[in-house]
Parts: sequence; structure tokens; C-alpha cells
Amino acid sequence: GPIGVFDSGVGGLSVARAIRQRLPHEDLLYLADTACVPYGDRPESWIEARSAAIAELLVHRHAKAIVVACNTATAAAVRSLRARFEVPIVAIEPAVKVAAETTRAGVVAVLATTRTLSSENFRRLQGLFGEGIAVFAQPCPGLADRVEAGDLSGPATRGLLEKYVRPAIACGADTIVLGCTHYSFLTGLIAEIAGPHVTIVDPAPAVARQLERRLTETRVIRSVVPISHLDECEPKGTDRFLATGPIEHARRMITEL
Ligand code: DGN
Repeated sequence: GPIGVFDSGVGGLSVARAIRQRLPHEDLLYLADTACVPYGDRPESWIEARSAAIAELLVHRHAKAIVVACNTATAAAVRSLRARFEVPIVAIEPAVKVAAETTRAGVVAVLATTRTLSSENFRRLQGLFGEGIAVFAQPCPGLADRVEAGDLSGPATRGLLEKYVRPAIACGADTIVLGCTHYSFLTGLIAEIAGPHVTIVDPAPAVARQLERRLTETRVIRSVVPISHLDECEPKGTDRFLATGPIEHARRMITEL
């Protein structure tokens, strides 16, 4: 079966790309929950239940592993997904550890959704890996929506990024963690605004590596939020792309994968 990958929208395609590169012989089954994007504004219990429904759909379509390609969903749902499903659940999360190993200034910035940064999971990561360094947690309201709207370089996106990146740089950050999969598509612009001495950490390749490990090894949820509508984009090779709502932007970004 394929590798099931999901996000609230197109952001997780950055993770799909990393998996494609690392595991070229695996098939992908990607689901963009575009009917419900963004997840950032929704209650944690809702995200948990929705993630369960999506995972169920992917497993029903024979996914042999599920990749949670959304930091917000990881924070809300990873534990219950692992308890409910037997297939390996590999989940992206802000790469505080890598950033701590990378920074020389001892100051790292994490760009993510408000929900991710206020989560228990993020506190845990900070506790585990943030000792001895300053972690500048920068919520980026509206930024994932710009990417979802297909605006990767326009004035609105640039304006938001300047607002979110500059304060961290002013505080001496030399390492920026992309703590939301949507921001991966803004790496170039972030680098430009942050300047040449700043390292950008994208956890997507680490997720692909972790998936590779889990596939060589070889777990079940109760309430679900039903998916009432499903569209499918044109397949790309043996890869398949589904959406529960608008798929126009997803379609364009898939072609560029
Ligand atoms: N792509 C999601 C993440 O990685 O957290 C965030 C997008 C959203 O639904 N707000």
C-alpha cells in the first residue's frame, strides 16, 4: 500500500516532497483537508477527531503508514492516533533539537501557528532540547493562509514575514525552525529577510528519515469527524492526491512537486 500523508492543506506537500526524494519507490496518498484549513483556529479536540477520520480514510485506502504532515495536528492528535491505529504514525514537529545543535549564538527562532507554540508538545520539546539556549517562539497568524492562497512571494506574504522574522533576528537568532509545514514553501523569502548568516531548519527531511526507519519495523481511535466530500486531483505517476474541499492551489503545487 501507499504512504498516507495529510495536512490541513498544501503545506504537507513539502513533506511529501521530502518523502518522494528519500523513498522514491514508495507510492504516496496525500490528503489536503482544504475544507477545514486552517486548523490553527479550531479546538484541539476537533483536530484530534478530524485527524482520526482522515487517518481512517487513508488506512481504508490501504495506507501502510500515516505521516502527519502538519505540526498543528501533531500537537493535538499524535498521541490518540498512535493509540488508535496499528500502522506506523510518523509525525512532524518543530525541530528544536536540530536548531539547538545548529545555533552558535545560542538563540533560535521557531515560526509556527499559535496552537503549535502553545501546545504541551512544544513545551516538552523546549524542556528536552532548549536548555542553555534562548528559544524565540514566534506565532505567525495568517501566514499559512497566504501559502494556502498560493501567494508565495507577494507583498502581503512578504509583509507578514518581515513582521514575524525581524524581531527574532533583532534578538540575535541565527537559526530559524520552520515549525509549520506551509512555511517550507517560503524558505527563499525567509532566507532573504533573515539574511545570509541565518540557518533555516526544515524538519521535512527528518520526517522522511523517520518514516524510512519505521517502515522497516512494524498499532487503534473512537470518535471521528466524518468527511462528507472528497475530490481527487489528476494522479502523478503512481501518486494520488485527494482534497475535501477546493483543490485548485493544491493542483498547481502538485504539478510543481
Ligand atoms: N501546516 C500546518 C502546520 O504545520 O502546523 C498549519 C496550517 C494550519 O492549518 N494553520
